[in-house]
Amino acid sequence: APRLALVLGDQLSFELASLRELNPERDAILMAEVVEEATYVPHHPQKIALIFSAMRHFAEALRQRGWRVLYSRLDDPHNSGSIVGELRRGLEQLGAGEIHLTECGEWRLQQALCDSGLPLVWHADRRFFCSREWFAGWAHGKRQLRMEFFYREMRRKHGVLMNADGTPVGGAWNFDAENRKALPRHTKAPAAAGFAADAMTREVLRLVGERFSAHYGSLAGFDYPVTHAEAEQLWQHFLDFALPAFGDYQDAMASGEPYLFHARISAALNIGLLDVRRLCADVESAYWAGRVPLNAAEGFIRQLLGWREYVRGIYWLHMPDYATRNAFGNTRALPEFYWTGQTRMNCMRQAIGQTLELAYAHHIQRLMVTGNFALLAGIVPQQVCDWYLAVYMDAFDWVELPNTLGMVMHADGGYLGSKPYCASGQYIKRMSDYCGDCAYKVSESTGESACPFNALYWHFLMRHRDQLRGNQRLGMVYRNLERMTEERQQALWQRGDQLLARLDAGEML
Ligand code: DLZ
Ligand code: SF4
Repeated sequence: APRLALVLGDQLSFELASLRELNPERDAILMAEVVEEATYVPHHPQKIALIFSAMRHFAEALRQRGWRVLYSRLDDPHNSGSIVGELRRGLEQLGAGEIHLTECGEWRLQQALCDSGLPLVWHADRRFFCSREWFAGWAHGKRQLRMEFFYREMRRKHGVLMNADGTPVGGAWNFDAENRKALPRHTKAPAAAGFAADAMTREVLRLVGERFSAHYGSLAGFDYPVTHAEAEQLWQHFLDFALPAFGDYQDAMASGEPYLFHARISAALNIGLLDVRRLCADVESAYWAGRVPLNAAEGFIRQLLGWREYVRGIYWLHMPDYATRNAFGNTRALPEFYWTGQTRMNCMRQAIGQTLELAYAHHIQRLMVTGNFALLAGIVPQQVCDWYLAVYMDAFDWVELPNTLGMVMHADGGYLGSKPYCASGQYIKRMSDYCGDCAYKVSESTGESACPFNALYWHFLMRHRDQLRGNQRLGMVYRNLERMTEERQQALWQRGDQLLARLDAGEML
């Protein structure tokens, strides 16, 4: 009997293990646009459009290579609405014996497939440096994990930025301290690479516009690569124009500059349009050729070879329990303004507004603005995770969940990262130009016009003193707190209480 290979919307790679296994002469591929995948969280319309358009382009490319592709469009009258349902239909239609598939990125779908009773043959996803098994072995017996040690192992194992004698290039593993410059005034980011929608993409945009108009986020600004060739253009654009300054300004934020020196390749990479090994090799070559400084090359490689692989390992090691963690016992609902951007806090308005417009924000906006606020305000981690999963073009559970639940919310109790990334308005002021145009005063902590981040920061530290006081990396912060007068501490606590009460009342901040 012929065999059927499933290719999911985030598996658009010719190198996929399940494809290599099959024979285009006899076997067939199934791809399906389904309402269940598009709505398990209210994905940003641009994210749905990206995936559908990239799927259609990939199906076309597979056909050109001689494959038979069964492709279910969202508006096909027989579409059953789920991946499992479409596999059943495909199996029948083809009279196929086995379904070959590559490990899913999300536990949820993998579980649904395992529960389906379908005749499945699984293949490992080889699009990563580190296998699930290798990671489990590395993590075994460790009570806490540290990205830095994992990253060093990966550098050694894969020989990335290493000297012949086994020492790291430049004499240090990590140049993070050189990745934190604020943007000098009037610095212009390079012009973004643009991608015109072809007929196939325009049709998808129409479909998504009709079917998912209830999801938050605009479709109008869609400007994203949907093929391997376009993703390659975006990548080359980054190498040529943005990578040299990426290291210095990796943590900077600026009004009206959504991309700055970031590559914005994460969505293309996560759906299979780019290959992570190639990206790291290109960046290393650019360094050896003297085209980019070491803090840029190392900083970029750390994100891919370090963080990205590290969080994937944690996800597969600890799902499904990991998703339920809530170490601070948060109970507050996600404020409505996360979905609308309607807040007087300029930093939040900028980060959320840009997210609704582009389905994109860079890592410091996600970590230190919207994430930091959710941490300080004690929002239920699962609601924060669902928000990130919905609104970002590149968000898939395996990468989004550990980043949000572990790194942003510290809800795993410090398993993934050694300290919560809590910060007051001073951090945002230092790293951005947001505070100058804000209705609040960043220099004030109490009183009606004081920056909410300030009192909430101290409120957070006071609220969780028992849990956090012993954390070495917060020692100085707590000494500062304890040096404050009793009245000052009281005033901060009250202002924090008042802000949280407003959130609970559904008021805008
Ligand atoms: C995110 C997404 C969306 C919006 N739509 C589809 C789809 O219609 N068909 C599909 O195969 N995949 C889609 N995806 C990506 C899947 O949700 C993703 O492959 C799994 O969550 C990873 O396990
Ligand atoms: Fe954000 Fe506070 Fe600065 Fe306003 S003053 S932009 S709320 S950090």
